[in-house]
Formats: sequence, C-alpha cells, structure tokens
Amino acid sequence: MALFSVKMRSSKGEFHISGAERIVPEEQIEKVVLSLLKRAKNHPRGNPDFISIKVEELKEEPLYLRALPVFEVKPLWSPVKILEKLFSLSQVPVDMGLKFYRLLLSGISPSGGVMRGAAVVEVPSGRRLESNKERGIRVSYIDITREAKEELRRLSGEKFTENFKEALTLSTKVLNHPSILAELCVSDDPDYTTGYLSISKKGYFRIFNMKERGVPYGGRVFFVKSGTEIEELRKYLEKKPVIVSSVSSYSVVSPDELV
Ligand code: PML
Repeated sequence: MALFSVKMRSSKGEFHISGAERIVPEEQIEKVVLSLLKRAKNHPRGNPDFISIKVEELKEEPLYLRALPVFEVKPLWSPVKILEKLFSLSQVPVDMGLKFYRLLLSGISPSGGVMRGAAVVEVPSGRRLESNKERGIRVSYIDITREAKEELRRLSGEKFTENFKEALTLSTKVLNHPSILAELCVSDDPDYTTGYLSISKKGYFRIFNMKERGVPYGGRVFFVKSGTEIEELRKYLEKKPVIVSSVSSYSVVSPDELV
C-alpha cells in the first residue's frame, strides 16, 4: 500500500511559527491535511501569513522502529548537575556537552539565533560537521503509529505532551544511526522548558527546567563518532522514512540512581 508524507510549515514574515509532519496511507491524506491546517491556524505563537502543506508519495519503504526507553529524571538536582551526570555516562566529554548546552541557551547559530536544524559535533575533536551552520541538519520523514502514541500516552500519563511524542519519535530515528553517540535538545519554544539528552544504548532522558521560561533560544546538537561520513548521515536523517511502531518503557528515576 502506498504511503504519503504530509508536511506542514507556517510562518509570519520571517518568523517561523510551526511545523509538523505525518506519514499516512492514501485514504487518510484529506483528514490529515485538514488537521495540520487547523494546527497551523491555531498556534500559540501567533497567526501565520504563510502556510505550506506538501503531500508526497514515499519513494522507499519506511523503517519501523521501537521507541527509545524513556527515563524521566526527577528534578532533585539542577539541570546542569543532571547533565554532568548523564554526559559522564555517555561517550561525550562532560565539558563538551555542557559547552553546547550553554550555546543552545544563548543562540547557537552563527548569527546568534536559533538554528532551524541540528548542529553536528564530532567527538572528541569538537569539530562542527554540518555544512550550513545557520540551517543545520533537519530530521524529516518521521511519524508514530496511533497505537504507539496511545501506549505512550498511557505510560506517561499527565506528563504526556505532543512535543514529547514528536521529540521521542525524532530522537528514536536519530539514535538509530550507528554514528550517533548522543542528542541534546532544548526546546526553542519560550514556554516549553522540558528538554532531553538521548544516549546511545541507554535511552531518552527527560529533564525538566532545562531553561528559564520565556527564553526564545534552544535547538538540537547531535554528537557523533570520529570519522562520521556526514553526507551519508545527512541523507539518512533528512530523507529516510521512519515510523515508530511500538514503545519501550517510561520510568521515573532519581538523578543519583542514574548508571
Ligand atoms: C521541541 O520543541 O522541538 C523540543 C521538544 C522537547 C520535548 C521534551 C520532552 O517533553 O520530553
């Protein structure tokens, strides 16, 4: 059965307001186009003066993945201390991890703003590999099945948000690539202060209060192995369709229990 990618993005002038995407069978296209249109028109960031909706048949079979296991870290320590602990459990040096966390909080793009895509940082050199440092690499062609979404909602209860579901879907695709060691994310939504660090072979660690409310900066950093072939990684992240079709687990952990 043919599958279609449906992508929406909206803006006002130069200002990006929202974006979302789905992968659906042909008979669901109309319903999904309408729901993405409604979403674009009712966004807390404002009324767009430009909405683009693109429908495109997938040219290759999607990869079906199980979501990363999720660990909600109890906010018993400061976010910096939690990140220090988590980076020490990863292959990313703690100093390097914290340096990029601070950069995300202060505007990581060369012009001092938010990058539309992710920065790619080689470990241990710290070299930036993405060719366009203003745009970065944008992960695309992702979705989660209705069953997996409902299971995630059941497991995470009142902590479920649409942002969380979309971030877990994206991070599951990212961490599935063998070159990726970790992904750090701080939302650029001024009102969304929960972020995460995903670590290869460990999972997705949700961290509350990653930034002060009202801060308009954020973004994503992918930490990769030395010798990563950036063009191959870019193609996978930007083009390979991925559908998350099952979830693993959702647990709440204290920072001192992290191992
Ligand atoms: C974003 O706004 O794109 C990032 C959302 C991060 C979600 C973090 C979470 O709630 O687990």
